[in-house]
Amino acid sequence: MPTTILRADYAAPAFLIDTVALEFDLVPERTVVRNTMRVRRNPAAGRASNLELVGEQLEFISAAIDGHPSAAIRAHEGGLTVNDAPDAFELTITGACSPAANTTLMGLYVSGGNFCTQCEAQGFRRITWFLDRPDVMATFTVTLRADKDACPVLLSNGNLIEQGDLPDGRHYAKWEDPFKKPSYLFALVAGKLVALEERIRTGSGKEKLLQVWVKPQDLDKTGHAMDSLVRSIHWDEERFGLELDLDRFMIVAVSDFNMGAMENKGLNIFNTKCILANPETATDTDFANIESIVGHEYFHNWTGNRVTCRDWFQLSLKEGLTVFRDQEFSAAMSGGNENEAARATKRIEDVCVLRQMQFGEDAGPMAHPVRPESYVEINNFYTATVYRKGAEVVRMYQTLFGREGFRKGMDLYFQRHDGQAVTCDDFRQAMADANGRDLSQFERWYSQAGTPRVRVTTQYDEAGRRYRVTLAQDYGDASPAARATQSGPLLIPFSIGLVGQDGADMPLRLEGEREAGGTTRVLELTEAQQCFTFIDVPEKPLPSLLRDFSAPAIVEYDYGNDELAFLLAHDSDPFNRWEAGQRLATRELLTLAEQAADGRSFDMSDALVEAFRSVLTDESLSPSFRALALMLPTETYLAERMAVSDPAAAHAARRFARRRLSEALRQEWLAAYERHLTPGAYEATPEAAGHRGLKGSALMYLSELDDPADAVRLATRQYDIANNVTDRMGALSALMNAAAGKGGDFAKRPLDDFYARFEHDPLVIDKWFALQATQRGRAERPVIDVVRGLMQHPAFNLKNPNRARALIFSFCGANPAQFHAANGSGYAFWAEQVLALDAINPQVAARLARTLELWRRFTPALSAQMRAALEQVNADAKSRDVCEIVQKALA
Ligand code: 0A1
Ligand code: ZN
Repeated sequence: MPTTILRADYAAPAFLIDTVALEFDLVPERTVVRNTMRVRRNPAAGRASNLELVGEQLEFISAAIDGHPSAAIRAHEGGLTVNDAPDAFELTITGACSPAANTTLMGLYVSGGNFCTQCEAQGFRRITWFLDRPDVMATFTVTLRADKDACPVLLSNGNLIEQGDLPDGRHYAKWEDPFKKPSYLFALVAGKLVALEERIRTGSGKEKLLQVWVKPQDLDKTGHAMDSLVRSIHWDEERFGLELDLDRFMIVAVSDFNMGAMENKGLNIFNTKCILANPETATDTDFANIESIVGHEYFHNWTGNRVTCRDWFQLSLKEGLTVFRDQEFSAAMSGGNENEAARATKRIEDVCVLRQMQFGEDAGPMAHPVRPESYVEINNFYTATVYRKGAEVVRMYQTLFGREGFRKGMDLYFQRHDGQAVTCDDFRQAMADANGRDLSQFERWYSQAGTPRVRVTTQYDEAGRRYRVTLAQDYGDASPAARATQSGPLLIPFSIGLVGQDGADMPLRLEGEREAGGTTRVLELTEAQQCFTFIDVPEKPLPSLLRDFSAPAIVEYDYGNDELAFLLAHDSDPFNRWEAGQRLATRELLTLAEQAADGRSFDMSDALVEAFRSVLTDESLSPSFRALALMLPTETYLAERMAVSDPAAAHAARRFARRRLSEALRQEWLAAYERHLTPGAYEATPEAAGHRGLKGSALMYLSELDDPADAVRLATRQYDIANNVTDRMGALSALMNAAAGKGGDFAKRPLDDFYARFEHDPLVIDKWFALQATQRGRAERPVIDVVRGLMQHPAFNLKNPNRARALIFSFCGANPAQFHAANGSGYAFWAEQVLALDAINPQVAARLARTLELWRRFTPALSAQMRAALEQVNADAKSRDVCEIVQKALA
């Protein structure tokens, strides 16, 4: 395996770079970059005699020190060395790179004829030689020169200070960023673009220019992103007192992008998928994602840019915090801080993502702490753990100290560290000091991997009116990778309520307290095992545990089915209402899955049916909450919870339960469908989206019926009259599902129509590919055949990450029953595609490689084939990215 980088090896840079002037002569085949830096020795570092700059995939042209060529400069594989560098000097280096040939989408590349950059984490070194590490912060001046016809728009970070024409049909623009920044936040964009503009005034009364730059044909899809940006700016002022610090803030959408978006200072670059939206092309989920990602990148301006990371091990310092901020923003936008139910919906969705993506990661060979100790390729550590679990860790400060205490911690953090590159410890210390608390034990949330488990037992003493709750924490059966990091108990904020037999919360009084206060308490679990005794408890309560998911943990408690149904109907904590339904469903489904795995016939109680009936018909619950509560845990989630993962059994179990729920509640689904129709003009509000969501769930259940006539009739009508893509896709999936079950062909016409209608809209065609890749298979036509067929479609393009994700990742990651076909055809396909992508774009290839990492948990027949596929990739892969993943998986 290539070199492993250790957090423990961090050393301050021997030199600093104060200013950088970059000049680009932009030509797709060969762009010349002249880089002039003011370099000096770092007074805070040990004395190294040589300056070592990194550079990759660069053609060296010339270099000079203080304007003169020097024999001390040596360009070499991997970088450039200045021997016996002076204490302070100006270093000019000229080199060239090849944007048009750059398929990795790191550094400077061409997308759809336009130039753009991606520098996080280590892409700047593909543009020019530099101290490409986040603790080296410089002020940048950037001059862009390009052909005026091909590139009428020339953008970089900060303020435009000069522009004009040049000979030979070329022109230039000069940009200056007044803030010091690390190289990973550098960006440029050049090409044929148009902008939606808005001017706003921020808190201090300053006017700011906001722009969303897109290709001309996409201008009608920028309104939602702009609105989201304006809302983000106002929210960050209001909630955190953080104001936009630049006169101009730009967003650019590009169609070839490895991730969602990037927070380059004043010039955010986005995947088109995370910007462009109108009702015909973007689903309700897309609208919500766009709002949160626009917020996320904007919030990075303070948490990431003004205060950045000292080194890449601290990535969660900016990512965990910024995800937490975007989650809070979206929750506020979806219903305001007052509206508990709307906030809960957002919380439920976030917890689903965490469980879906992070728990599995924490249980496998890639398990790592929120602040990792080592990496081979940093791009592999933009993970659910760093982002999502990191956000939960930040949320726990707020749970412990309240919103005000959290705000005090944030204020102190900026007071201490504005303009600096710091660590997760610095953030924790600011929270501790601002709230007068010792948070040393809390450090373990950053250093220990694995998902903690809290086992709960309770005891009611009727005579003494005492209720004793015992909490015991451990890590369950953590993977070896996780176990290696564990050193002791965590500080777990454990939120709890006690529900009385009338369904109401009891007032809470802990032993030793003078009087009762409140109905929800955050217990602080700090030991491996601890007892908490509530007194004055008039009757045996039902505990509502880990309310609002107050810590990223698994709670084990022996609830009866009737107790779960009771909590689902009465818990005042909306998150736990939902959770009770999920527990019930998971238990039922796992029983069914074990029956399927053992070849027994299915035997399912009525508990789930009755619970679903009461949710579905409870008009006091919001439609969006009901839609979430009526969703069964995914096959992947179930398979991960089986003693031995068996995707076929999970699939059979889930299908059986869906059919049972569809048959038993047929009238209720039909009634719900009709009641939540949203006739008239399309509205993008969360309420309208809630109605569409519940209507969609009803239709999906109806499509499971043995007699699909109702579903086909309703879905066909819905498809034909749809004025938005949520309804259109909902109808199409229901038709495809009904067709898969019954062998009918009712989906063919709408599927063809969908393609013809959106042929010129790549983001919608991605949905067309994804729908087919995730469809339920039929014996006579396994989905792998459909997918292989679609790889030959003229619209398929492996080099475009969105397209590759739509078809290949959807199949390998979101269609488990088909991907894990017993004959291994899915794994053979996976190996082929990982290797094909490895040669084009290692980052994307490595993401795909991760879909097999839990191979050891599967049935022996599957896991042997998975191992063979991993070994084949290990033998043939070239990139550090893919090798790290498969080698860790096989280790
Ligand atoms: N910092 C970005 C994520 C990001 C990371 C790496 C990239 O390179 C391809 C791109 C984006 C964020 O958190 O939004
Ligand atoms: Zn981020």
